Amino acid sequence: RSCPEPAPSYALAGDPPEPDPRAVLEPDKDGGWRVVSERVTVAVSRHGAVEVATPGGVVLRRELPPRWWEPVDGGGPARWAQRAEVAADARFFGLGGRASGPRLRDGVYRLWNTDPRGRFGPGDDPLYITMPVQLVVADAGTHLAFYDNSWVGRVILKEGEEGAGSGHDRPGTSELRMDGGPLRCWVLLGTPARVLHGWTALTGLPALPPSWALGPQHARWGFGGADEVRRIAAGYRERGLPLSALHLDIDHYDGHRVFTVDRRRFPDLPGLAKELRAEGVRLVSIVDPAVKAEPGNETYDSGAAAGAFVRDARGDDVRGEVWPGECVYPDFTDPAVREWWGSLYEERLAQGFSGVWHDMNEPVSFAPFGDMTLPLSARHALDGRGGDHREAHNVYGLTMGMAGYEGLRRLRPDERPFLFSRSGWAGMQRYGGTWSGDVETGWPGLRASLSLVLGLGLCGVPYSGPDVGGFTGNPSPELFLRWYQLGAYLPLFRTHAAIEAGRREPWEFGDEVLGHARTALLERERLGPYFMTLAQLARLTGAPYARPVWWGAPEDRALRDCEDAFLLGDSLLVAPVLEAGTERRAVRLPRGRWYDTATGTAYEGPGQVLLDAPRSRIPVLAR
Ligand code: NBV
Repeated sequence: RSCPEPAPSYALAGDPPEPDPRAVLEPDKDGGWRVVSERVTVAVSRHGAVEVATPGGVVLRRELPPRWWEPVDGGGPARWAQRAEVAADARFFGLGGRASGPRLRDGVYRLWNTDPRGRFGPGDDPLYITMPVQLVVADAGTHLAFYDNSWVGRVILKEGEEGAGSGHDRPGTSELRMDGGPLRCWVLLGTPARVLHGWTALTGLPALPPSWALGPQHARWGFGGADEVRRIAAGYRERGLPLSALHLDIDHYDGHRVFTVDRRRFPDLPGLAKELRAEGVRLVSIVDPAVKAEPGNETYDSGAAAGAFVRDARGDDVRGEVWPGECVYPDFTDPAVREWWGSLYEERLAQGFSGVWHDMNEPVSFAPFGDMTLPLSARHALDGRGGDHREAHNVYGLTMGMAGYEGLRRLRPDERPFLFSRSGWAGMQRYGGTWSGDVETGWPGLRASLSLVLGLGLCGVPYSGPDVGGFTGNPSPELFLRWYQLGAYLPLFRTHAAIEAGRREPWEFGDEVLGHARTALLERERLGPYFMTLAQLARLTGAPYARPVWWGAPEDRALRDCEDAFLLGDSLLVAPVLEAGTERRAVRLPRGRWYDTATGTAYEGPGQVLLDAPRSRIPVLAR
């Protein structure tokens, strides 16, 4: 308990775990110290290097002494850097949602939640969710390192190199550079399952989605109005396609103002919601944080009266530009503001919505160049401690999630809230899931969407999925189908697209695609209980639904580098088609016997097999 105060740690859920009373502190060589416990040995050198080793004495991570730069003028926060070494064979994963993974190759990864201006592909970094959380997998073991510091910063990763028996291995390195804030680092070790369990014990269990949120969902920016929504629902119904939710985007608001409805397009939203509900279709509402700064706008008036908006150093509201025009931003790092904001969801519930979709909460303020966010000097409450946007930025989405989730819990104590959020930070799983954001339509975007889901799962956020079909443009029928077949096996299964993009209803791509999409949809329905079990398991153990293939065998190096397939729970291996023109693909199997669920053929892992992937289906194997 003599370590630096964790408060306010936005990542930790409640008190940090009690120190192990059986751990022994002993003097180490050269004036250092060693803490020896059942599962880990930590050696701290006199100069501040920290080594984390297995009970067998194998070093998993060596943190070199941190380096600090005091600001020249003596004021402001100190910048610091810390370099860590890991095994030469180690692979890095995590750091939030990264489009280029799941294996994070050498490079600089920024810690600054960012809207990539309406589209992204595998080369774009950072994106909406960044986290100083890395999962490191090596022959010697798996560990997770978390630096509990929300400041702007970056991580520079370099994989190691093995000296091929020469004894001259070059370790892998991870250097963290922060612009301020404390150095407090957590390291968890064990099997991947154990590490994720520990991580959720520390940062909170993932919210359990309502069962309908595990069914197929459909969204679009620009449905137009109630009749169009009815037409889409009927389109699913008449074709015998299951549908569990439709999502309404910002175009259903009155002049893009959050917590309003355009009554011309949606004259009776509660009535529409009821009508759809009778057919088993729920409505989900987008919720943007920025509030139109306009007296007479109820949300603005009540927020202004409560002093809820982010201010500058002079005490004036900080104004930004978003969809409704000039806007102000609730300061969700203030508990009173969270309570106020949460109570506003009553209006959404009264409109008949069953869930919410948080967008633009990096937060975004349009700017022609540079960072599209609030000024770094903007002031935030930071739960009583006070600070500026450099520290609050990365937890803006997380604290908005807290506000929304707790609001919904208060308003509907008997229902599990359905909330997913574009931005977030370590611990966001307590309030719900996330989605890919504006993934660019194209085969690279399809690959990026799998990378995001797997990487986020390893950071403790198990519920997510892409905009099936991609957010922008028009996918070819083949690309749409392959995206659909992948999406059907991911936790959040939702088609969505931008207002100027093409349609994403499965019948818009011809009869062949419709037939195969129906197969995928029905399979998703059939797996409903399996998905619900995975959701429950995620809540109990922190294990993501969709896991890298090395999950149960991190020592298998070939699996560690396999990025084009995943395990869905313990029993299914899903091998999506990620390239055009492919009707057969190689699938790397973990050890055990695997049955092709289409043909019944059994294969013995570990090893690699070539499997048929006709347009009608992607390979799915059962253990
Ligand atoms: O609200 C409109 C879109 C939404 O459809 C999308 O899913 C979000 O990621 N939103 C971004 C704002 C506009 C982006 C260009």
